[in-house]
Amino acid sequence: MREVKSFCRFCMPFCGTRVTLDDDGHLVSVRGDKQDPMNHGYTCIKGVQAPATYSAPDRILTPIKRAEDGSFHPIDVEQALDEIAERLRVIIDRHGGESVGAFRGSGGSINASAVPILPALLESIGSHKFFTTMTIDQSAKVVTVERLGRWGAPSHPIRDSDIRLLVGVNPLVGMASVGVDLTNPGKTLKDAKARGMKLIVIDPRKTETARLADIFLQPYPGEDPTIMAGLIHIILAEGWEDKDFCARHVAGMDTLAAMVAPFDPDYVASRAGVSTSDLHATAALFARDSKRGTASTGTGPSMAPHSNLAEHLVEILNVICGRFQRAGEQVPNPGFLRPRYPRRAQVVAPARNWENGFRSRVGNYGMLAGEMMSGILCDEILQPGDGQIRALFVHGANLASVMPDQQKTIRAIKSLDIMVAIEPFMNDTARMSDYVFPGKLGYERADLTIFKYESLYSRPYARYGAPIASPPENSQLVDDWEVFWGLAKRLGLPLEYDGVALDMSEKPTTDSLLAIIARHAPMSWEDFKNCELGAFAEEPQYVEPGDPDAPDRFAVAPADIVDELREVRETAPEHGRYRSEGKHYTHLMVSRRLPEVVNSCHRNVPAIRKRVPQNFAYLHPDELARLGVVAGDMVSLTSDHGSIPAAVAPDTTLRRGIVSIAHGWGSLPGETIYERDGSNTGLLISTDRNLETINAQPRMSAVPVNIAAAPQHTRTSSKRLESL
Ligand SMILES: Nc1nc2c(c(=O)[nH]1)N[C@H]1C(S)=C(S)[C@@H](COP(=O)(O)OP(=O)(O)OC[C@H]3O[C@@H](n4cnc5c(=O)[nH]c(N)nc54)[C@H](O)[C@@H]3O)O[C@H]1N2
Ligand SMILES: Nc1nc2c(c(=O)[nH]1)N[C@H]1C(S)=C(S)[C@@H](COP(=O)(O)OP(=O)(O)OC[C@H]3O[C@@H](n4cnc5c(=O)[nH]c(N)nc54)[C@H](O)[C@@H]3O)O[C@H]1N2
Ligand code: SF4
Ligand SMILES: [Mo]
Repeated sequence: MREVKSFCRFCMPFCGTRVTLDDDGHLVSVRGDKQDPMNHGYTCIKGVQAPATYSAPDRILTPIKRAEDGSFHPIDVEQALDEIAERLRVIIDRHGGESVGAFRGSGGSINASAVPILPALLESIGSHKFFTTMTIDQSAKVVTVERLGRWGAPSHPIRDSDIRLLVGVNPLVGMASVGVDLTNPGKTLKDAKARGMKLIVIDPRKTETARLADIFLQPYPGEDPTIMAGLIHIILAEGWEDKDFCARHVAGMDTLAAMVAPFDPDYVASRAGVSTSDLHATAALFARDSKRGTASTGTGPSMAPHSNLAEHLVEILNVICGRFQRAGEQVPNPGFLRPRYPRRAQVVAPARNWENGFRSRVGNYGMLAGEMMSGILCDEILQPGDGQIRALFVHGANLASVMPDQQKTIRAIKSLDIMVAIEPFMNDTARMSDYVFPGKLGYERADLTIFKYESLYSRPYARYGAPIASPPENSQLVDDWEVFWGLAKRLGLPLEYDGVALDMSEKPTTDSLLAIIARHAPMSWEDFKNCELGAFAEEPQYVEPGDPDAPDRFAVAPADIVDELREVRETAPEHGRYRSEGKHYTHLMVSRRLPEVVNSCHRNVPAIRKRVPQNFAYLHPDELARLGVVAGDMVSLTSDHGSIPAAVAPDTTLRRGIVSIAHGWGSLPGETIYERDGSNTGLLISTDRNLETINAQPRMSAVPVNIAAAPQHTRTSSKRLESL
């Protein structure tokens, strides 16, 4: 037995851990590392349960291939790559490069060496069909930068802020939030509060984070555009904006004032279900009483209707209050693995890049940050014609489970000529694939901490993780990148990896790829690798003065925003009687993250299943009484698109009128056993309608549903509910 320091790789903070390994190199136990400079010993049940995850019965041990009858058989890696390359060659010859697509999920984005290679392969094939979970997550943030513009220097960091306004984000559980530290956000928020920072939270649920709030607004979901317009209305009416900053850097202030004029506080309060005085208090605390600090969002507003508008308006709070670093201030995280670039105190003009370049044949959507919109992925597979996707890579994603509109997703997957998954576990997506390559899990591979989103760390930090654990007995695992490199090699295609052309004559190693990513780091690769607890960039960076003649301004009120906000004003919901597709619904469904699982993962761990046997439908206890049900009773949730069973659980933190339930549960339609699998909320969500403009974001929050007690008082047998 030995103990080794490393870091967990199950979700974005990459908590520093101490891992005990047996003499064969297999995981025995994992605990937090108190000496870790970033998370100071924090871990969660998922991290601690890593040994059970790594040896879970559904772990795939060798590459597998599906036979005609649906059964899977082991296949040698090289043989599988030969066969796939041959089939790709035929598809590309016949239908062109655009017929090859890829969908990447969380698993594929937290595996450093693999991140640059899949987009590189598609680029080389000549395909635009790169989809990721970003566009069913918070791509409203990308849309907003493109449409509003951005500041050339960072926003106010939390370390010297006197305010944080968090809208529909729960960093204490999700650990992946802009505006709060990525590692140990609970400690960061508590420390900031101890030093006097105020916290405002806007969420239909009094979340773990909201418990720390000085002001908590508990609105109906889907009303963020209304609330934000109301806050901007109050701020401008009171003259609390940063007038110098606005005069110098913002275009369209008059149009902005006019567009929020109809959102007077009484209207907003009654529509959103909050009090007028709380709205005033929020505006005053944020804009009048605080000088530094930002407003930011998470998945809540980004998944509800008018999500791009909501994000734009939240960001306007930061813009009109000038919540950005100015010349001379020290940049909190100038970057470690990514190259430094000058940060200037001036606006970078909105580019509206989605309006230029490639457009999708389905829905005519442009690209965002080099990606296509996942809301149309299934239609890009299903709709015949030039550019139809016929071959799909699924990289670290449980596509069959997490994509809205599960029925359509299954139809799309089944219609493909070939689907190849790079996936460690036999999940629903793997079961539908033609080939599955099992990747090494975190402790088994060489890796880096997050580099694409490294700015979410509060300091310029990065860490190398050596492979410390042996793969399972008798396994033939790959490093994810090997699949894509192997195919490019066979197809005779070059690969540009993170901006560097790979030598295709000689197979790289994982370390050599990681060294490419780390080539901008402020120390040599060898020195960096030797930093046991990671390294920090010592050299400070300061914000440079902006060009006084720069013409660029924030575009706070472009015509499409003005029009959409007018539409919101003209279509107020009737609470308790929501209309959708000609029918009425009583409740709004919202999503939530569960501390014990990440999306569809970790349900294969007994200790975790004991805590979360299913994805309960959480409702306020008053709602349970009204429905005549008690904890554990089965209900059906019915939307305009489908119906799913769920066991109810009481939750006093919820506002009445909403049902809060996690996604990524259930199995394939027709094969789901509720007691075993829970239910897939994607069955309630359509991708045929209610897609946002620009990013095709489906309506995944504030979804109108009816709730009905199941006949004959069916109950789940779960013991867990008895303690709730
Ligand atoms: N333990 C754990 N951690 C995770 C994950 C997980 O599944 N489990 N998933 C990871 C992923 S993929 C992501 S993207 C991040 C997400 O991290 P977060 O964005 O923080 O996700 P949630 O915890 O679901 O918080 C969203 C909040 O929005 C609220 N909400 C819903 N609708 C609305 C609305 O219309 N308006 C407002 N104002 N609020 C609304 C919900 O009640 C909820 O509290 O977490 C990551 N981390
Ligand atoms: N209704 C509804 N739907 C949602 C959401 C919601 O709130 N509501 N949230 C959306 C969001 S924000 C997201 S991000 C998506 C999440 O969608 P996904 O990212 O598809 O969800 P996960 O369950 O996290 O799947 C990650 C997969 O990667 C695998 N994996 C883990 N590590 C590795 C690795 O190193 N390599 C490889 N190749 N695979 C690995 C895991 O086994 C797992 O199968 O779901 C979206 N869907
Ligand atoms: S929070 Fe994420 S990275 Fe940290 S221990 Fe838990 S699963 Fe691992
Ligand atoms: Mo996500």
